[in-house]
Amino acid sequence: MRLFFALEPSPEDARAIAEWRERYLPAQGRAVPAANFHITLAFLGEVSQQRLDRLCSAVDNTLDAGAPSTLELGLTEPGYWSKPRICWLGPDRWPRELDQLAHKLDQLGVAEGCKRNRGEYRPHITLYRGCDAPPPAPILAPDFELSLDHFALFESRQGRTGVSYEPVAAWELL
Ligand code: 3AM
Repeated sequence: MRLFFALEPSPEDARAIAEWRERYLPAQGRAVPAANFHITLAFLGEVSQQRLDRLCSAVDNTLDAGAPSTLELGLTEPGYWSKPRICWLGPDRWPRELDQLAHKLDQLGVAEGCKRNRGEYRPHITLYRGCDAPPPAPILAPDFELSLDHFALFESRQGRTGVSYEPVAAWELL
């Protein structure tokens, strides 16, 4: 199974972001379906069922020892990365608890044999893939207040109609 941890916006927030994108951020690339919007916390890659079970227990134990509270994130910054060729939307600043959660989940993955996530953690929602150039500045600046009350472990599945993300476990932020 190809897995990653991510925060999931509510369907209403995802819809509002997709509507803003369609109106104000036209880009050359493949629009990510709103149902696939997520803020990756840590990418794990291929994980066996046995390791998945251990990983879920490790997350349970970590949260028992102290779970972060609901994360409030203001998405106000559109961005573009040329190497993965994506256009994204993210917060211009974010709570330290988010960095700590991403780091902790990465460490739990490493303890189960997954590769470490390299580089600085930068929360974002990918809006377009396959972009060869940054889109023009949006006509209306984005301003979305997200209240994120859970995160999940998703399985990335490649189907005939494209990729889909299926939650295999989820944890509440209190
Ligand atoms: O959050 P985004 O959409 O940027 O790019 C992939 C996506 O990130 C990333 O994991 C998320 C869910 O697929 N991803 C895919 N392969 C990866 C890899 N080998 C990866 N991240 C790091 N290393």
